[in-house]
Amino acid sequence: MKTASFGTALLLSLALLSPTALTAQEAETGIIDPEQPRVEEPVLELPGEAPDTDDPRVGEQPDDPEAQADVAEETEAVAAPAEDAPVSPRDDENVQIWGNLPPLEVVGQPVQGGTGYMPAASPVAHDTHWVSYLVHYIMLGIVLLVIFLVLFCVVRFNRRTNPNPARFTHNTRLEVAWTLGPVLVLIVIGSFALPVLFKQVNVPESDLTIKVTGYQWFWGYEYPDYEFGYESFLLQQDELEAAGYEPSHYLMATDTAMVVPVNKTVRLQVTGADVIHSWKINSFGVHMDAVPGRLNETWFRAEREGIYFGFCSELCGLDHSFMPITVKVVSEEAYEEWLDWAIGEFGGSRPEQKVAAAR
Ligand SMILES: [Cu+2]
Repeated sequence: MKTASFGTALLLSLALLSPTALTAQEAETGIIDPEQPRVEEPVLELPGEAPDTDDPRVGEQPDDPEAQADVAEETEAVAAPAEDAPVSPRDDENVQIWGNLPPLEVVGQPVQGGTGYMPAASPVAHDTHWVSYLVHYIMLGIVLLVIFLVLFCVVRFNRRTNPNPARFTHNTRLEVAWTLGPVLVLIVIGSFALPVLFKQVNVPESDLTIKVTGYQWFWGYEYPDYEFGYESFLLQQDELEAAGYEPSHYLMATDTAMVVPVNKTVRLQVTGADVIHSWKINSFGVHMDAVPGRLNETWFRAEREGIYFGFCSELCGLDHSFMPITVKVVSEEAYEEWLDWAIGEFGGSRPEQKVAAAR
């Protein structure tokens, strides 16, 4: 019991402390790696400088109308953005996108006020969406049936139209019907949903393998065929533009990304290094738990080039919300170029090279 109350106290103190205040504490206790990047409170930046209250000139208005006009002009110059600022960060030639990757359209991302799913971009995602819509239509039918039955009873069996209610309590045929009906509905749903569930975990012949490791609080990607790996951290607000992202991609974009070729089957091996995380990309229909000491397998075949965002989907601790996932699906040529770059950058090798060296 002692451990349980200690754990509760620890959780409570974690919840009460702000992320920045925790850094000192965690360095002291050694529970959490102090080298991990801390999430900073977003700082609102106002255009121009905030008035300094100690400055005696604050609040002082020049009497001269010309001087007043000058002040107004100055304020405007500060507030108005520079005219030649690029519309999108990606139009700016100075933006260095990680890994010499081509600029990509963002395909899989949540949208403000959106309903439904992020666009499906893999066979499994198409299937899961289909099953989901099937279940929704079945649900709609059941809801309409129940509404009809309630209204029918209200109209047909109210006190005025039916002053002497029947006294029977059982109806065998009706009871069989309301047992068999739902069973049939479940069989229909199961016969469509189970094959999709199996499809998610039965990996077809794959073109490449990527091992994903969840850490508190970032992701690691390894390309075992090429013997390299790297880590992927959340981009802070002031780092987004330089990495080719929009400000709205904050909390979704990461400094590096998983890079895969389009229309190739990727075998994903997912594990956790410390606690249970979950690697999820909605557009691929992939949602796989990253469990320490266990290697879970799943797969996807991305059908469309672009950037896909996802999130850790298993509550994994303090910075659970700050370990998003970015996947870049690129053309095969761009993938090969990126592989060359990554092999150089992270010290890997191509299997062909190793075979040649062994001869
Ligand atoms: Cu996590």
